[in-house]
Amino acid sequence: MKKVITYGTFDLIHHGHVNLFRRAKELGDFLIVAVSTDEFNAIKNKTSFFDAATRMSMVESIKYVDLVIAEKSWLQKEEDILNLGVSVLVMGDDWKGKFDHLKTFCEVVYLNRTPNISSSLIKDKIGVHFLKRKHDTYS
Ligand code: C2G
Repeated sequence: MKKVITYGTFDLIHHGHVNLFRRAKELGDFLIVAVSTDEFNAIKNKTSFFDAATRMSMVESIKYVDLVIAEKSWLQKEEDILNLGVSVLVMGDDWKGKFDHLKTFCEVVYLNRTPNISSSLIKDKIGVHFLKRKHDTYS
């Protein structure tokens, strides 16, 4: 069994994440997704709309995903790769080069990010939408 792993916050799950999972799964036959805990998100200076338990359950429900684990630290990738018998680490290409040191342990693949979508963009657009609606209501 060829195991693939990827890591991320995966807040407000969108087609960019699903495209990544679909392509990652095509590189093997078992996809592990490590979802950042709320504590690790704070270390990444990221705040999520959904908490870790919700984000993990959303990722778990995606058909390409076979196992969800917690991402608690920048340093756990090597241990995960060895302990879980991972053959391929996949990340979006905004991370290009950042995990090349792990090529000692497994193949490292950077896949093109899906354009024009991100969790931050969704939050911004929803924010603008409600501000406009509020303005229209009271003007
Ligand atoms: N992604 C993508 N296309 C998008 C948005 C995101 O391919 N339009 C990919 C990112 O490149 C990343 C993954 O989806 O590989 C998860 O993105 P985030 O949830 O933003 O996670 P990130 O903050 O990149 O955390 O140790 C690694 C970190 O936990 C990654």
